[in-house]
Amino acid sequence: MNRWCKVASSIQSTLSLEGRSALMKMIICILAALFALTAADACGSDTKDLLLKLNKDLLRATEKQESLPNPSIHIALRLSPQHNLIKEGQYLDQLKTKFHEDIQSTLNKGQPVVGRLALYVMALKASCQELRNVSLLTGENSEPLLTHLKKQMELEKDHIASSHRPLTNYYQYSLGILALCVSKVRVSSHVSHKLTHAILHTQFEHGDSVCVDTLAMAGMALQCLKDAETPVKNKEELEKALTTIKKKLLASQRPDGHLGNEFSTGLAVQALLAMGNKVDECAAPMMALWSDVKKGTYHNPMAISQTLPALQQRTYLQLKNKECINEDDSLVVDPVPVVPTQVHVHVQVELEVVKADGSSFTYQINVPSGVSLLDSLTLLQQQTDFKFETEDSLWGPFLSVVNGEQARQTDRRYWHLASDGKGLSEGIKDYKIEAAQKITIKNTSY
Ligand code: B12
Repeated sequence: MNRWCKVASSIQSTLSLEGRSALMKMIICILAALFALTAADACGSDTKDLLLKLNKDLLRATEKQESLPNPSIHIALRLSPQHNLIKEGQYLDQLKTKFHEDIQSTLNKGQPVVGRLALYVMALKASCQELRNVSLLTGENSEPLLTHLKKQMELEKDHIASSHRPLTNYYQYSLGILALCVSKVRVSSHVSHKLTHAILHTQFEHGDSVCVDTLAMAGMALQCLKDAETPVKNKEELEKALTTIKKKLLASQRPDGHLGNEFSTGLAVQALLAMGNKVDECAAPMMALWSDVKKGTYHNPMAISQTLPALQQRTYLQLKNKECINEDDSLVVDPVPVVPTQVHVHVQVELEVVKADGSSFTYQINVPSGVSLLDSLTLLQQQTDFKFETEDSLWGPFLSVVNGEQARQTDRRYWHLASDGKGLSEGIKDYKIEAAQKITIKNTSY
């Protein structure tokens, strides 16, 4: 007799005292079993298969050769308990050649690169590589990777001192601290102080909402410093910053359980776990993540890489003591399922472009429902005088130029994307046009 039938039996014994029939016991037993089924479905039993599928999807993403290898993908694969050691090894080689060269060329152009440098360091750490043996060549100089990261962090810190913001952003600044910390390199107290100060005095924003992703990354970075007992300028301030982050992360919970949105919840859960909070399988943010996984929300490999560790109760802090011994080697890539081609109805899209000077222009286009915004823009470009350009990023194509006007990150401007007035939570390649709508692309400052 299962646990639920035992419960039913005890209820029934109470009932039989009142003279109820055996039929009643059966009904209660069925109801109890049904309840047990729904509870297990919500947080427990089928999550194992979902996890395995997500892990396999991420592994499959390493086979795509068209874009740069992505260190965030490697980190998530390496933090997972299931591995495919050959494929992970091959991906590591690609990172050490293609991604390595890309960082080198960015450094040579004098462009800020701290976030990518940090992710690269963490990816190497995730595969237990000896970091002292990895150097970057800039001009005639070859210097260790970690020396470059420390120097970049100094540049970022000086920029905060002079302009009250990093060269890149606080998300990348936090990644830099985290990467140095998990590599057991001492982070200067001046560098860490700039982050604690920002936590206590700046509102991190992404578009028009609080940037939960940045808070989460900052939380992991500062927690790492605390655990390592790294000397800081002011211990109380570090504690205060950590408490503030925890509070803000918890306060960011939406009625549907997400912390921020679908794409920040994984990082936020990771940060809460790292900061010592228990986030069990049935907690609201975890339930929200599982429901996203079921819906197929995480198809962009970068999104999977930022969510998978949280679903496995892993955090980036575990890279610090990662040992690459006795690892599982059971993960295999399944063949890609063939999706039947569907007959699409066409939907009408109105596209409004708002330039930096406030002038706007509107286009109309019919597209098959289900196509991406990127494909829609490409169609429009073929049919009208509309023009656009993109830049590659770890998330995919970032819209950078529209009708000849560039929204440059160096000027702290970008092309903000919205549908029917609501900011998109995905980029142009991932966002699918399912119904008629008005897309607004607006040159915005941040
Ligand atoms: C900072 C930031 C921005 C800044 C970047 C500039 C800067 N220097 O600060 C600004 C404000 C411009 C921005 C814009 C957008 N962002 Co943003 N951004 C981030 C954040 C917090 C950190 C990115 C970062 O520095 N990564 C570290 C470095 C090492 O990686 P990287 O790839 O080299 O970084 C570059 C790209 O990530 C790019 N970028 C930033 N955001 C986005 C979004 C998309 C879709 C793409 C393709 C690229 C991109 O800018 C980074 C700096 O150059 C992430 C959070 C996260 N979890 O990753 C969100 C995040 C990536 N952004 C997001 C979104 C949705 C957007 C917008 C589409 C919002 C909108 N409605 O317009 C736009 C992009 C529109 C476009 N033109 O294509 C989502 C993406 C989710 C998804 N499934 O695609 C994230 C995950 C936030 C979230 N939780 O919703 N963003």
